[in-house]
Amino acid sequence: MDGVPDVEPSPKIEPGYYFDYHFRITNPPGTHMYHSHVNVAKQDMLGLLGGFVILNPHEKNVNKDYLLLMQEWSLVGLEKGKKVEPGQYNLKPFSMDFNMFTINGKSFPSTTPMPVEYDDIVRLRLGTIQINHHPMHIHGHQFLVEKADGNLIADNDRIFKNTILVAAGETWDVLFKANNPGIWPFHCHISHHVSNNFTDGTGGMFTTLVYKP
Ligand SMILES: [Cu+2]
Repeated sequence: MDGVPDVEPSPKIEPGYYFDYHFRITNPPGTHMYHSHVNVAKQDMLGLLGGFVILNPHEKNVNKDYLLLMQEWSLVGLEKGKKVEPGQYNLKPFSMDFNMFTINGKSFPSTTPMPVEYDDIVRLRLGTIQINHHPMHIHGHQFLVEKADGNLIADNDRIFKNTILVAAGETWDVLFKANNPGIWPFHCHISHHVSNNFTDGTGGMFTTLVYKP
């Protein structure tokens, strides 16, 4: 049950039908992703993907745990540099000309802020699975790189960073201590990716870490 009917016996799921996958989790706790393996180029670019998190039921020392999936979109009918009006837009799945960029399906300022409290240990689970790679950057903190593609990195091998490149198909889990109160950006460092349709102002793959007073 690998979900790749072109090369193995999983069935294609026709429109209006469903199929229950059954499988045993053999991986250790960590962050993974799922996505369509039928007409991948079209279905993935239309958004048929998501995060798949294997939790550790015994974990006690992490106070906040956030999953952030980055996606890019090519919306039809937007003139570059023009404000995006609310509405419904068609998507062009085979275009490389992306004009909207999202974290968990939303562009700043509609992205969801991440609340933290002083002294929290915070985990961010970062993933992307389409065309672009996203160097994700935190302000006001350094993070320890804890897991790569769901695999635990040994304590001695962990490195501190404040930007980590999340390539297509990768997940990275990072940990940091909330020890610097304020409101801090967390964003992709590719400049076009923090714009909405190439308009002025902050948009796209940008959210905030917000300390509770
Ligand atoms: Cu990016």
